[in-house]
Amino acid sequence: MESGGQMKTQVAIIGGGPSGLLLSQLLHGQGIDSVILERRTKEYVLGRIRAGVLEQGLVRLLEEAGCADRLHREGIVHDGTLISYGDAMFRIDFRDLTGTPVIVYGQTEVTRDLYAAREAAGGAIHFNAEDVRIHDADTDRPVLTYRTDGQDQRLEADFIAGCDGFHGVSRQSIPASIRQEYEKVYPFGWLGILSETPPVNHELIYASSPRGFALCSMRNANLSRYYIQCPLTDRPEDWSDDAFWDELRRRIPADQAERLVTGPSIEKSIAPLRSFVTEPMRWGRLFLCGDAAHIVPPTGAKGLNTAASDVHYLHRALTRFYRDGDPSGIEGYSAQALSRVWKAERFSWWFSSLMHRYPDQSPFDQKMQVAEIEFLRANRAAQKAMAENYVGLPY
Ligand code: RFL
Ligand code: PHB
Repeated sequence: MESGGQMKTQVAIIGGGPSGLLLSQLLHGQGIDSVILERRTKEYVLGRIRAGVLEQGLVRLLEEAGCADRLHREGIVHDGTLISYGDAMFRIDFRDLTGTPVIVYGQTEVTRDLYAAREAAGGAIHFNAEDVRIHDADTDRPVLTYRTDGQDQRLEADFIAGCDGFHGVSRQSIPASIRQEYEKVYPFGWLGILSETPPVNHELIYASSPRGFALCSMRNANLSRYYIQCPLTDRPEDWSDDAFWDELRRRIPADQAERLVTGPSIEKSIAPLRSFVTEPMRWGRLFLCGDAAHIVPPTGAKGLNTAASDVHYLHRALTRFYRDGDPSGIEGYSAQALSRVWKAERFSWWFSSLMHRYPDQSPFDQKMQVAEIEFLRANRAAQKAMAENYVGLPY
């Protein structure tokens, strides 16, 4: 093996997804230097279809990062969302209940904008970084080693931010004796498709039906994103486009099904549903951010938004450290981030439990779901609690 470079930076960031890019860009705004190591290529990262709904907190962070111009031009403001069960449908009015809307703008676009900003600022992003390893994170001289193009590399840093998603190395680098993991795996997945068709409704529809959950979402006026709950044993290739559309029509109210415009899918994939949290989110000078530390089921659109609140706390903590020599933000990062993370976990778990069919569900359990949905339909306090969580708890 050839020996490659030796580098130094203030904050070494593992993972060039939305968490790592946003952190790097916000640190840059404070004059703090960082290097991002990404295992894949930029094209690969941008090819992943994921989140679609942004809380105001994330929008504000993107503004602060100087990356919100296109978001403000192209993002769609949603003042509410629709919830259906069978043929009945009602609306949760975010604007009325909380004064705050959400913005529909794809994670792919957020990531594209962040890459553009990092590149414009001359930010260091090393793609195809293989075998990233964390050393001495519990000392004040942490080091990363990795390989690019067959060459060994070494990166010294003051701090390491583990922004490498659920399957990354960062979380695993915290000794098992210190790590506490909490997990719930749901007995179903979401089959999602993207199609170049106008969305069935101008707002999202979260649909509970005896055949299972469905979600009608969108990216823009001619790009729809639809999901249906499916067994974990299904594979995307088992589902023809026609079979998908037929199943979706059966799960949403009849008047919506009649209006549904179908077309060929341009992407089709299955995501498992999981709730997961690791504690603590800091070990010495290693910080976990986003999916590296926690996963929520996508019902309620909290994943990317919770990653954003971690980035907010971490960038503020690091800024205070470098600007004022104050380590209190760093020391309090894990507790502060986890306090908000658990609330997002609770909301995603609650909304998932309310809307999906479970294989072992009894007729009584189903009656409880309907009763709770009908309570939500009629009760303003319940709607307000739902809306406050959906638009995002403060941070
Ligand atoms: P990511 O996006 O997984 O990025 C991690 C990056 O780290 C790289 N990496 C490594 N790099 C170097 N060395 C290693 N050893 C590495 N291991 C991994 C990876 O290649 C990758 O580029 O994590 P991040 O940045 O924390 O971002 C989190 C979000 O991606 C995630 O929370 C959301 O996508 C979740 N999510 C949703 N969130 C929302 O807020 N609203 C939504 O509407 C929403 N919908 C969704 C979703 C996730 C979905 N899937 C498929 C999981 C819908 C779906 C279907
Ligand atoms: C999406 O558009 O991909 C989406 C929207 C809302 C969710 C989950 C996913 O709750």
